[in-house]
Amino acid sequence: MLIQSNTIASHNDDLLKKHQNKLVFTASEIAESEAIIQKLIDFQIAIPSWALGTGGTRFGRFAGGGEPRSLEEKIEDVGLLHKLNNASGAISLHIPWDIPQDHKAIKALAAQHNLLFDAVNSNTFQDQTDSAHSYRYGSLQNVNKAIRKQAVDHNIEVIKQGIELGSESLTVWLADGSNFPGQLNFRRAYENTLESLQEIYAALPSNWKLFLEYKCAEPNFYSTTVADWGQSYSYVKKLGDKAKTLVDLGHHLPNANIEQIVSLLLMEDKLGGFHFNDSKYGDDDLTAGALKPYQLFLIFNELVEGMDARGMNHAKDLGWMIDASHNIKDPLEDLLQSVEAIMIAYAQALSVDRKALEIAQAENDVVKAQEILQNAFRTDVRALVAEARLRSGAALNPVELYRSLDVRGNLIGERGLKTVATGL
Ligand code: PSV
Ligand code: MN
Repeated sequence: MLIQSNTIASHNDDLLKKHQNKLVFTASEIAESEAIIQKLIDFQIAIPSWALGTGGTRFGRFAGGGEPRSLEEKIEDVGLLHKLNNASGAISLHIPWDIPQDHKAIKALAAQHNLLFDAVNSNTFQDQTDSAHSYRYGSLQNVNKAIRKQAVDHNIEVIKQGIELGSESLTVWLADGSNFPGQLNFRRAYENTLESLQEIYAALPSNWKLFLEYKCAEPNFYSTTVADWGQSYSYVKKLGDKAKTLVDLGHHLPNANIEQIVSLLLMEDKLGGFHFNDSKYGDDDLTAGALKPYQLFLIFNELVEGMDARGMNHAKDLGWMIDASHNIKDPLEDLLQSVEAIMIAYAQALSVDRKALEIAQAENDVVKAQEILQNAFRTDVRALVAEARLRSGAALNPVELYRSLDVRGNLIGERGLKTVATGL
């Protein structure tokens, strides 16, 4: 299904008056609103190719119908999101879940939808039917050199696929670890992993980055070989300048101070990118900002402060990706909500009175510091986010338009009720 620009324009016309009234009020509340709108227009969040179908747990999966059956249809779905919000201008592929057959045609299709290819993701956490060796006991850490080689070769193959598509980064997430004490020699596992990562790093083109994602647990429940930001940092520091840590919001032990992690990684020039989602118990993969919007804001507050301190380009210098699963929601509606929540948190962080905060910090005025942050968090910035969409030809209210056009119904009509997208 394609959404025409004039459909969006007439949706916007209907909502315009109300929007403009809100915008005038918001602009009177926020000093830098014009500059914030410009930054929001530039900011893009990549959509993972594995999040376009219904997710599930080991207990079941309840598909909603109309899921994309091929990479082409996944690109079309991301194209729909981008048309609605003009903030999802990239797709992140997971290989081998999505292997392009004809790179030229896939690139052309993505270009038709104004989409770029963000980080490519390798998969050494599942065995493939045609693979010679099993990853049952790990991949890059494996005690068996032949298995490590298979995993390294796979990552190099993923880089090659990415080069064809114009991607410029590889995300490595390892399920490697152990389930029982004594199963692994931790040091040996670290050394094997480092050596494997060095081989992958050596295959990176000069303009590429390698993102090493950490996760505290799952699928291994005693130890994980890249379990936290310190462990990821230790690897990426040894690998070189092109290697950075990737922070997935759902990959921390409960109550971890993610905003502090972000701040310090940025200070060390070792923050590479993000996987956004939200969670209550673990790696729940819920809609970004659904549960802890204040935490999301605090993370963006550190991001904006830290990126500005290093003179970084907010839109381009870090990888912004969603990594979520949608067990009961329509995946496309969920992704629209995630992007909106991320944009709101970013806009709120941009509106923080930094000078006043610096003074409050220098004077140990704890009360004032909290007032400044919470004032930014509690100021409604939704009209700025909507205005950024309006100016770039997207919809004032993407979810409402998605529903009024019955996009899901149309996709079910085109693809059928029982389609299954690749992914977890
Ligand atoms: C692992 O939980 C993870 O966050 C990694 O980013 C994987 O690539 C993705 O989820 C797979 O679903
Ligand atoms: Mn992730």
